[in-house]
Amino acid sequence: MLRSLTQAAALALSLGALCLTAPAFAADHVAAAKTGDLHVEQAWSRATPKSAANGAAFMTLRNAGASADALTSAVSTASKTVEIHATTMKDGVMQMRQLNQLDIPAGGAVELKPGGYHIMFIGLKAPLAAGSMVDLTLNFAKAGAVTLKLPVAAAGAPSPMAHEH
Ligand SMILES: [Cu+2]
Repeated sequence: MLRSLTQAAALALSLGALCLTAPAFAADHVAAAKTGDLHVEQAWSRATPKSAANGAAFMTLRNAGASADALTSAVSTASKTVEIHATTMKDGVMQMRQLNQLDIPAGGAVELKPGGYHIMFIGLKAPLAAGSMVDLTLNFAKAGAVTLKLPVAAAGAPSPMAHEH
């Protein structure tokens, strides 16, 4: 009796800890996938104005493996090309620059978010519409390729939970 109570308490504690550390995103606002040791988490994109040539995607890339990996390229049917970008400040002006690859350290994670690293859809074939899905294939140096469909949030959304009302 005492043991089962202890186990129940331990389970409750671990569940509580899970809730505290779980991403604060509803499942239908973000996508997740994995290939090998590489986990793609909280992936989302953002609606674009009709005239926009480019769009962006954001996510967390987590490497559960014991050796470093890198995102080396990406493709999508939604645009002519897909680039890996970093956002930097130069003389007070926000600029984007293309990266040849994005390193993901062993046992570490890299966050792609507005104002930081991001995936850029270059040459959109059609605007990204809020509420739709956009496909994205990520190629990792070691873990290989993974394709996922990203939910498209409202234009200008700072996070996938920002709704358009
Ligand atoms: Cu960019």
